[in-house]
Amino acid sequence: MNDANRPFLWYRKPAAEWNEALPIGNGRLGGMVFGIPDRERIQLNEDSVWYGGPADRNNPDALEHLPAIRRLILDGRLGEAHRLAAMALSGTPESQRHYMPLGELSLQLDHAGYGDYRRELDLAAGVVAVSYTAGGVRHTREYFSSYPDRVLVVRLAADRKGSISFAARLTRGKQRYVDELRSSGGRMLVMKGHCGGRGGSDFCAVLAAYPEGGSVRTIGEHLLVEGADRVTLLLAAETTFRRADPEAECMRTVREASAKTYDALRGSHVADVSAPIGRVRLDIRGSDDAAAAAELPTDERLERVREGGEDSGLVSLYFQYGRYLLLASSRPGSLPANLQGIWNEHMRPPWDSKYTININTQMNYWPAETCNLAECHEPLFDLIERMRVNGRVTARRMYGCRGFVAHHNTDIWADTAPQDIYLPATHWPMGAAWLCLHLWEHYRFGGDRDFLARCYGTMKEAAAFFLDYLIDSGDGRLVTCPSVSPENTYVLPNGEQGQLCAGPSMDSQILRELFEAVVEAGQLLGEGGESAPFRETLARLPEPCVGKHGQLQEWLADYEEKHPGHRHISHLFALHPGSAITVKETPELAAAARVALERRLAHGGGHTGWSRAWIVNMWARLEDGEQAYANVMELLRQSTLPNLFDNHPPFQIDGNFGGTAGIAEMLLQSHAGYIRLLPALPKAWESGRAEGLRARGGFVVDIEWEGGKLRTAAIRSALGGRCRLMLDRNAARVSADGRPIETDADADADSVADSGSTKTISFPTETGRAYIVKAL
Ligand code: FUC
Repeated sequence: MNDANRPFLWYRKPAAEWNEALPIGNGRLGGMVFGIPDRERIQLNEDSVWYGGPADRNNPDALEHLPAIRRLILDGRLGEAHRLAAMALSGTPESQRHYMPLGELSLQLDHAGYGDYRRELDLAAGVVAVSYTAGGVRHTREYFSSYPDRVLVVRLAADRKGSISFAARLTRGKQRYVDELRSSGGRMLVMKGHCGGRGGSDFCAVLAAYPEGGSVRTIGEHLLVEGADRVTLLLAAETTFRRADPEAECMRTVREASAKTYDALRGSHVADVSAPIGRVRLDIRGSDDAAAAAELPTDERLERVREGGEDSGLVSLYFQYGRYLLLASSRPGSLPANLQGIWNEHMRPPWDSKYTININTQMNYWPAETCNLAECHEPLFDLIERMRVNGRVTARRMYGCRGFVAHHNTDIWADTAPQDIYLPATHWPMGAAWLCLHLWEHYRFGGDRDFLARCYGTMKEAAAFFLDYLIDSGDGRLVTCPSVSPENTYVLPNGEQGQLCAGPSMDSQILRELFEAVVEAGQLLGEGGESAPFRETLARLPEPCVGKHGQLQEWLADYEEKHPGHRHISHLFALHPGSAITVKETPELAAAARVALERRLAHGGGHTGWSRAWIVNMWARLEDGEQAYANVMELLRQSTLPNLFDNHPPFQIDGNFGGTAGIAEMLLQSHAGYIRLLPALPKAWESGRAEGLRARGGFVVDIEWEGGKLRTAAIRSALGGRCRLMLDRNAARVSADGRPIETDADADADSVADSGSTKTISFPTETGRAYIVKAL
């Protein structure tokens, strides 16, 4: 049974390749489980295994050439600007550090002739399970990566005593990038190495076998288990990024974990995963036969959808999978989820499997707050703090500015100098500014004043950079220069093409939201006195404007765009993830955003997974459920691998997270200062139930709908603040503890937001109390 409470992925065959393997992870230590009976492979990652150490990549010639580059851009001499910027403003060396695999755990068994096979990933438990018969014996395996015990666990069991025998190995790449591989204590293998590069980390992985019955010994670099009834394998891994002595730490971790029974290890792992996963339930029902679909393996369900079928249950599953992946790749104390979460098999991964911060890393964290995994956001905040230190140096040395800055990438060392010599992307100074909005969003949802007090300085320092960096565009407006509209190209009337520019729309939109957040946070914390320069700058930032096609304009001038179907839709930042453009309050700009989105789609946009996922979110914000739904289905059809990983192509995890966030955004929104239930519900999702989604202001919301209409919702207040709610006019009643509550027509809202079909009400709430909205 695959119901909404116990969502799982399952398959009738082992993974034939990496994109069919199933991911486990504890935020830091990850495995891709192939589930092969006779030649098991678990590809391993540890999030701090990266090539190379910290490096000072700030270009020493930047400051000297900055004025000339600015002049060339403003004069429209793009070719010259590009040539000079490529030399003077790029990082030295050109590239940051890259992520790498830890290695692979393999098991050889005499089980080639197996049958009656099943492989599954239970999302609520965080456990992969494989079962099959070989030689008349039923074998079962379980795999998980435990956050409480810091170990990856493999358990082998069989229904006949003494029937488990295998040889285990640890390897690392075809070239065997290992410096030391030895046995220890008769039951362990120790694999050690240096990640490479100056200042790079050392890593260590320890594998230990604990058979019940039978024997364990080592021969060479093989670990042999023979004739066991059951076996627990424990794998620990550490690097010098976190630990002075990774081997000692691994040994200690394994020793402590081995003192617990398998059931105890499993029990604490399942409790640790099921609680956060269980905070949200989603059960979408359409006209399709959900029970029949649930009987099918996940890859067959995906195939049916590819062929045009409907599968509302697969959407719910995909949603929960995104939450599972976030929990498995980003936990307090880990590094943030990178381009591949933590799951990467390549020594030189696509785009280095690092942090691309012109959309991808931010997208990874879109579901964190709305989908009730706020603690998974923390690793990103830790990274921002480290970027702040490096970004100050970059700001001062490259640009002569206060504050801190980052460009379109960062890495394990929180590097802030530009990445690549790739003009459409490299010289974009907005990475830190955008990331700092995640601090503000975390506060908007959770209302933790201490958190805000801690990160206010960071937000302010990111904003302060722009007090110095912005230049007058010639008409009094303040703009970034140089910058780009990631990663698009524009065409000047004289035919010249380029990317470097002054004041791309996205930059002004990010700055508006950041500066407003700094001002508001300052007021909340009683430090508003320092906000005058931010207020003054806010008044001089360019406003979003509408271009010749009726589209929201992408650049300061209404240039032709070279790629109207470009995957980046940066100029709609204010629609999503920003909140300055809304259907109700800025209808003209929302209409222009729609035109911009339609133009992108008409020219082939959405061809990468993450781009498609962003489009889902944008349609949801435009309150167009049908378009949002069509793009959710395209995400599943075009951009999803058999293990439900997002396919850029290749695998890139942002689309999973963006897709999950988009589905949530279709059901609940709160960015505009009020809660909106079912803002973009498509016809295909006829009925359903969502429990535990979060809204800004400290609210947790359950929604039930039927026949395409709200039936009931429960809004639980965690902070006791005022609840503002936009509802269909005369369509609902609010009660608490069975008694109707007094609601006011919301004074702030009705002038701007209320139309004939909706009304906004507001009422005070008490902490811990639930407010029931019932359709009349
Ligand atoms: C951005 C995107 C690419 C890719 C890369 C990791 O540069 O334009 O499509 O997602 O990040």
